[in-house]
Amino acid sequence: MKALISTSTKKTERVFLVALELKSAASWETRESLDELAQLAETAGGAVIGDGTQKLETPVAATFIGSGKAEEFALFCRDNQVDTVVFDDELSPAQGRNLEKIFGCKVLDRTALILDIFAQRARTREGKLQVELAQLQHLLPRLTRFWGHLSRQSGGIGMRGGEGESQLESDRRRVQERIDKITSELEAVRRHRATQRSGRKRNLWPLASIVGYTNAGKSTLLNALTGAGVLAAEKLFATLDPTTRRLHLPTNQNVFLTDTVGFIRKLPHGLVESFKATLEEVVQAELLLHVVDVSHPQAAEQIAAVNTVLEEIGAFGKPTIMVFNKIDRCGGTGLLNKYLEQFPNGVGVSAKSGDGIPALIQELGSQIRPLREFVELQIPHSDSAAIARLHQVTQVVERDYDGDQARFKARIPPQFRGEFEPYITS
Ligand SMILES: Nc1nc2c(ncn2[C@@H]2O[C@H](COP(=O)(O)OP(=O)(O)OP(=O)(O)O)[C@@H](O)[C@H]2O)c(=O)[nH]1
Ligand SMILES: [Mg+2]
Repeated sequence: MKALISTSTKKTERVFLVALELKSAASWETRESLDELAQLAETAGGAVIGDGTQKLETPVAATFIGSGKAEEFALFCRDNQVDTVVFDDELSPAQGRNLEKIFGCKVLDRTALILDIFAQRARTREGKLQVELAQLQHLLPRLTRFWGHLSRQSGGIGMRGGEGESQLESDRRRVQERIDKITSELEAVRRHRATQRSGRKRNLWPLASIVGYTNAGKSTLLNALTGAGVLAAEKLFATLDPTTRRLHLPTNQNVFLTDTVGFIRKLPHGLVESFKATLEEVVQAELLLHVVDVSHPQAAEQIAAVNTVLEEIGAFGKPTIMVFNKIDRCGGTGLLNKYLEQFPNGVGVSAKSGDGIPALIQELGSQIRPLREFVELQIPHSDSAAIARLHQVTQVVERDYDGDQARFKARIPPQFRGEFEPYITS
């Protein structure tokens, strides 16, 4: 799908941002949210040339902000050759249409902008399909915009309900057909992945997922722990597709670590929906590493935003290690201590300098120990099926085939303990 903010033309798109300052929100919250929106717009390739806010009790139904205010901003935008106006909240299809008339240029909302960045970042087939699905679902209710243009072209009166409407219907049908096609393609990709997954014998080692707000340092942490060579960058949503690496701990324990897409406030719901498969790694994880950029002034709000998404995908409440990252940027330990008071099992690290990584590895070891019970078993040689099964679903660390009984020491996932109960000796 075509990028919404075009960077292929020589000229960088000039962007103006708009936010509502609701009476219920503090003004610094609006400012922070606008700063983040500016970062998103720049990540998408635009140049932010200004922003405007309006204090209101609630959004205006027709135009989101007051129409007088919209006219005022529109004048500024015309004087400053603005190409695109981005609103910090999701606009209804009607609001988008009305605002485009007032501004006379492209009007986007936060959702469309995030989707656009995801579209630029998607590399794998699955990632691309997931983003396109979310984009089309965002587009479908907004297709009436074309009807507006068409009816104007065809002269309105006498044409209404005629050609224009059938054009709209066929546009809708085409989009719906594409949605259906992508959905079934995604299913095929996922079936293939499920097969791959079971082939990887994933039960052997616990699966831990690195989660956190975008730009918190998740990929940098995976690299620091495993030397994975994952792209880490001062960009929002640098990572889209999950990367899994095995980490071997000094205590001879192993764990699979997965780095995945970052979360953000007001993450479009449709995007979370269509990324559920990618986020499956998080849902299946037995342990979460929640990375926080503790040097960020909004770290507490970012923690809350991440927890909201975790709840939405059904992964909240798993055993979690809070990893307070970027302590090298904090200028002292005061800030870190404040968070450690609230999360006593948290660990302060600098993924960049390596500070605190040994303590994190130690915490990781003690958190995964209960996930894999260490047991000793005795199985008669004649029961070769049970022996084969043991090797399939547990990590066998010692074996001794002497006598008519084979003896094993193994780390066993909790769900298989019952199956081997008759053979467990200690
Ligand atoms: N000073 C400092 N910078 C860090 C640290 N960890 C990560 N960074 C920087 O923070 C930026 C983001 O790091 P990433 O590892 O890409 O963050 P991420 O959480 O994977 O981000 P997304 O994939 O975009 O969601 C990069 O510029 C890193 O170099 C740290 O401990 N200290
Ligand atoms: Mg990343």
